[in-house]
Amino acid sequence: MPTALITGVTGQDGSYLAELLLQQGYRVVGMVRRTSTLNFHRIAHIQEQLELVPGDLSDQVSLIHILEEYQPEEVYNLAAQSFVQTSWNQPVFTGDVTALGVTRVLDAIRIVNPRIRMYQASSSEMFGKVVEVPQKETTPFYPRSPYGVAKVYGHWITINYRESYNLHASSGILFNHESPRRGLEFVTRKISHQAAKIKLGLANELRLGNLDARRDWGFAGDYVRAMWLMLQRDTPDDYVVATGETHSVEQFLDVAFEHLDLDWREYVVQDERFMRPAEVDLLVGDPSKAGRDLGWEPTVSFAELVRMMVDADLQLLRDGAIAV
Ligand code: NAP
Ligand code: G4F
Repeated sequence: MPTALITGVTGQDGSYLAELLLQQGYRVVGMVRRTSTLNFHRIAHIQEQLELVPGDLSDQVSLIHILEEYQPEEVYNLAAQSFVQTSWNQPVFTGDVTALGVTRVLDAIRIVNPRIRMYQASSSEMFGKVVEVPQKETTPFYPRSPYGVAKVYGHWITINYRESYNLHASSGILFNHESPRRGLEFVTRKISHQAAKIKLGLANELRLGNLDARRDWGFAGDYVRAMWLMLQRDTPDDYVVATGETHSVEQFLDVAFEHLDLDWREYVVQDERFMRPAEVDLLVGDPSKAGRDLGWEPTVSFAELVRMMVDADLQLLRDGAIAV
């Protein structure tokens, strides 16, 4: 039975990837950081099948010890300070975890066992103020946030360790991917959750920032499959993972509120607090290399994704569960 280590197992992608690897017969080790209250809600349904181990991307020693103790064949580095807006408030912390954290993982692999295969969670946010449409693996980066800058560092240090030490390290340049497990601070889940509340009479407005921003939104369950496929290849490489379609925040609102027989214009209030110091206006990826080499393609359309998220939030609220 192969062993995989997932950093960021308590996050959206970590939970879907853990499910996938368990289905594939892996022993799955999840690295979790110490928090004052438990935050295992996304993995609660599979927690008994996982081995959870304390560690932190800012602590090199913890990473080396985990690799020595569990001897994984594959490491999926999903941990990061992943919220773009927060990266302006905490730029140094974001750089330490999201950028330098990648070096710590790579160096732990180099020291403990350079045959370990590693996946790095790179991001379409690296394209920022895009210089080419659609964006592909060769498109130059122009990050627009401390988070985007940190991800560019993580991307290049992964390539550098691959070339310097011959590591099997691959980066997935993933475009935005969402699900009912998305954090409430991200725009898609903020909309699906608040729209469901409005429908149930639990709220009467939704405060948002820039409605014109366009993103290439896919389903997280599809995207973790691409991560796994990358590590099954003989040769490590970098891949854009995207749907190839772009939609505005306004279009997301259209589908979400229409699904609830509501008109978002009656509820949405634009609020300066949610505007960014520098915006990424348009993202749309070209996933043809992932299609060709990995046989990967998305299975959930934009409208299906929006409705899935709204339905899940309606159900959550009807059940009286606390949204997380
Ligand atoms: P997420 O839900 O925010 O999860 C982030 C995970 O990282 C959480 O498990 C978090 O732990 C963990 N973490 C944060 N700081 C850490 C530290 N110092 N040490 C160890 N763990 C730490 O993010 P996601 O959406 O699943 O994304 C997964 C990865 O893909 C991230 O690297 C993200 O930047 C990248 N990415 C995401 C997207 C997207 O659209 N979702 C697109 C491209 C790239 P806690 O639960 O303790 O906070
Ligand atoms: O949902 P968002 O916060 O996601 P963003 O900034 O695109 O970042 C996500 O995707 C990246 C991949 O490209 C990941 F690397 C990253 O970790 C994260 O998962 O914002 C999407 C868009 C932005 O243009 C933002 O300005 O929505 C706009 N927006 C408008 N009103 C808002 C809001 N975003 C948030 N979070 N909250 C608002 O009220």
